Amino acid sequence: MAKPFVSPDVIRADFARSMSEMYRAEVPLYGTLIDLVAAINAEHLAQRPGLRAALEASGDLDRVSEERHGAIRVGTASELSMLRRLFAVMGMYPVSYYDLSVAGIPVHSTAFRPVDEAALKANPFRVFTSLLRLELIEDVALRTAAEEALAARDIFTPRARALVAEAEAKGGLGPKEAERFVAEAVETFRWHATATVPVETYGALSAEHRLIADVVSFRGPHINHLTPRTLDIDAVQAAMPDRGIDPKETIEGPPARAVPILLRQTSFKALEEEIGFPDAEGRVTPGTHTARFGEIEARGIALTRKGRALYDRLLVQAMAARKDRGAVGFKAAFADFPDDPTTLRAEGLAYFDYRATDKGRREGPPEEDLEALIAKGCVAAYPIVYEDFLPVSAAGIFQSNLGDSAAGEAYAAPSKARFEAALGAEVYDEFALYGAAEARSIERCRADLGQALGVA
Ligand code: OOG
Ligand code: NI
Repeated sequence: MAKPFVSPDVIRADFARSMSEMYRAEVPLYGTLIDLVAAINAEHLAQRPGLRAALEASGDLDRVSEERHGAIRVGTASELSMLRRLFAVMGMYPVSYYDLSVAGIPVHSTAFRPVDEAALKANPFRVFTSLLRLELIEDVALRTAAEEALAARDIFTPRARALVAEAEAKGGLGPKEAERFVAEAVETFRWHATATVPVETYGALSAEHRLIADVVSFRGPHINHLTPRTLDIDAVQAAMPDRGIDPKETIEGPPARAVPILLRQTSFKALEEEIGFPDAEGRVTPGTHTARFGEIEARGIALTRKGRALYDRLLVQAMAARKDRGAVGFKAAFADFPDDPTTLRAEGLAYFDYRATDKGRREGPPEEDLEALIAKGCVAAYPIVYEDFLPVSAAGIFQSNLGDSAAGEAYAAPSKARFEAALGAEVYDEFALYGAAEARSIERCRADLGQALGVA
């Protein structure tokens, strides 16, 4: 009898746990942040028995404070395409294209994440993955040095490569192989206290852009942050200094609202860490590198294309208003974004998960219209959580960790086609994923209501 395969969801959960353990051990301040988030989440839930019951009912209570994402940066197309294959073993697929070059950061990115509702529920861990755009380095000698350093490294262990190939050939991994796979995969994301380039090369790469030095000078794409979910991001931001954590000045994303939308994030600034830089004779020069930080996030409802266009428009206004009038101006600019579920639905701004209630199951659908059924209590509409990222927030997070000098001029045009060629696959369209999830929920809901009348 063939050995049963371990579910990719289980492999992903093990991987997320291993990454968390490694990062906590290596970055103690991150452990402090995790503890703070857990304490504030517990306090928040204690004051809101309704929310607590809802999270318990949906099976999310145990895991509210757990990591939702991490981030890495790679240097070449072959590294990116191999990562795609590695993440696929864990049920993580590339969703969305993010162009960070518009913010003066020479990368473009995607997020590897679970794509269907069941997988997201089982474990939502995702990895924001950026590819360096080496073509944006104008100095030919420096670009060549960077290319050579990248060509000389293999960021994957031989065993990780072999297990990816095995999973692809057989369609999955058995328990022993899965366990080994996680241990080998984590190696790719480990920190290295010794660089691969001399201190002069590091300095020249840094002068071009600190991110280039970060990607090129090491043996692998160290995980640069992990991000737990908080239920009260404003409270965590305010409490960080008391625990010796220095947060960035502002929370990225929309202001606090009755119906949270998209994603709000904040982080503590990256730590300066000691690094040894080898020279040609094998002597090691001490130096430092700043890359690793901690971040927290609060996720709200996913917006439709129409909702997102409105958000993007208001964000531009809000950022201008912040310059003139500070946080008050920023918040005021978002007043035009409807902040109640009924209007969000009526205007088609956000995605909802529709479910038949017990009453609906008993009474069936006297009305066809979902909104009428909601009003009668036969259908309940829950927000579909935004699972992706915001380029403006990502740029803000990048910049706060690279120093403000990194906020360079715009680099180049976005190049989704080039990114997908490097990746070896197309990225999923996030709107299509949310739209399909909503449509499936409506179908299920109608079937449940129809059953009550015996018509299904
Ligand atoms: C990634 C920054 C983006 C987020 O949460 O928006 C990100 C990086 O610094 O490599 O993780
Ligand atoms: Ni992040």
